[in-house]
Amino acid sequence: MPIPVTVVIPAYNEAATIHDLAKRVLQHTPQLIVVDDGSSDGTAEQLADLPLTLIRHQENRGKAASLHDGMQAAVKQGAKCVITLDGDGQHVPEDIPKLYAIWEDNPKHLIIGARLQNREQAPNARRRANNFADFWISWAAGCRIHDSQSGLRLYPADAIQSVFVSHSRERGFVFESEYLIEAAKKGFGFSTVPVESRYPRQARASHFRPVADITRIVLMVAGKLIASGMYPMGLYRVLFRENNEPDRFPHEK
Ligand SMILES: Nc1nc2c(ncn2[C@@H]2O[C@H](COP(=O)(O)OP(=O)(O)OP(=O)(O)O)[C@@H](O)[C@H]2O)c(=O)[nH]1
Ligand SMILES: [Mg+2]
Repeated sequence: MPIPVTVVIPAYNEAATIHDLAKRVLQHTPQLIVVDDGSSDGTAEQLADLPLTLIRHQENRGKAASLHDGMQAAVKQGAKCVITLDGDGQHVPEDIPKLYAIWEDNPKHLIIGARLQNREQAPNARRRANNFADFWISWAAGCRIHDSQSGLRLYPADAIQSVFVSHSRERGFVFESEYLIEAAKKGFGFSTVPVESRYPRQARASHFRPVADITRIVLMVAGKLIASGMYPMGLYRVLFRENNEPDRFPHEK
């Protein structure tokens, strides 16, 4: 049974992985949008034989713009929810049904595929940087968010239509963090689906720069906290886990 969800994959130079990934997504849903973000390695050509929607950026515009364009196109096509996953194979299409199942019970939630299983696979610097970002983002959002940096997410169409976040090129890796905070302000909650951490040895060199990218994220969050008078209630909720939202993270039950 196909799952009634549209999948969006942002892809920048992912020729090595994109075909296999797209093929596996299509086993779960016929609604697939790939955004080729000005790749120079033939990413788009790899997809020629597959029934999907291809959006092509003539020039590289960054992950934020790729996600934004893909998600808006999905909603225009009538999607009720959108699942995003990275094009480099870090996320597996087999997790799509798990995210959808949780959303069916929580339609006002964003669902995050959190890399909590086999966390020792992740490089130490990445793990520390991610924990640090989680704390700040949770504070600004006013509730505990696990793996705020995960690109494997389900966004309800309502959120895509009501949450506005800058998607300019330099916001590349800030967009997804900022989205969580802005979605919380609009009343959306968060559910977590634990998924495996994948850092394959043969993967291409990482684009993520732990110090520089996390610094950008923290500066973005700090700006929002200062603007909201440091949001002491948000900090209290995160530290003492008082949370109005249903908590789907099984390890905490
Ligand atoms: N780096 C980068 N990724 C982009 C861009 N546009 C789209 N993407 C896609 O965004 C997704 C995430 O990018 P990654 O570079 O893998 O970032 P990450 O997963 O946080 O970091 P890694 O640990 O290096 O994998 C991938 O599917 C990319 O193809 C871009 O301009 N730069
Ligand atoms: Mg990646």
